Amino acid sequence: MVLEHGIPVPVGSEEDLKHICLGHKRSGGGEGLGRRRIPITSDIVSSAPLAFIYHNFLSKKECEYLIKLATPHMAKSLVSDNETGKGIESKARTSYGMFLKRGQDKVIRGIEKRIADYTLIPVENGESLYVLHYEKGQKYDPHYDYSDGGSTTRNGGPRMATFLMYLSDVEEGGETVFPSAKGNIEKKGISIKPKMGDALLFWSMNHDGTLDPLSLHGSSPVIKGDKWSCTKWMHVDEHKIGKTKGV
Ligand SMILES: O=C(O)CCC(=O)C(=O)O
Repeated sequence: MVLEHGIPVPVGSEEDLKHICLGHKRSGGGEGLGRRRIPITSDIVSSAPLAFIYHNFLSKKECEYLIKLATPHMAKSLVSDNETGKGIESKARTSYGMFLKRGQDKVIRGIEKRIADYTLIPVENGESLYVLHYEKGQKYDPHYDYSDGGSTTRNGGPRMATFLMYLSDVEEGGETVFPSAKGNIEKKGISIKPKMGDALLFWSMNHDGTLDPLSLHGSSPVIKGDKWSCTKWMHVDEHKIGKTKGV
């Protein structure tokens, strides 16, 4: 694997890529909140868009901590208006959420440092963590993270990658879906079942800097139970906190 613009780029065939990434173990799971007995391992879930899953990225204690911190402040999730870039309510996104300010406390700083270590994207390029809660029937229709109407794009350039952490299991439904992805097999579209502590990294940009339309993704409706997740959107350049409302 080589790095171009900070993006891990596959070398050779998809088989080579799988060989490099499957079951790959890294150090760095030792710090943070809660004892980590299981090492962080990674799998490739798609080569188009480029997407990886990191198993056991967060400890159970970290997941519980983020949920506890966010719970009193949850509000209806918004989408960006294409014209103005302002946050507006939409039937396409029915979850609740809130931002935990970048660097807010020691636990959050530890998680943000771990994300930077694994993605090779500096902490400064990331927005504040966004904690999401979906109850039965709630969803987020397929969308692009880079097409946000301009307001976040003006602060750090386009979002180039998204790091989505699952803070809970979901009994049924609530999968993260990529309807246009090629995945590992011939079948079009992939779906990832949330598992507490796992994290999904996907790239919205190709390694030549063009935006990747295959990064279209969403959250299918929760059928049974509820879903907690936490997103870190990462930009091409530094993203200044406080410059864009909420993030
Ligand atoms: O919660 C999910 O599975 C998807 C979240 C999402 O699409 C996003 O944060 O951009």
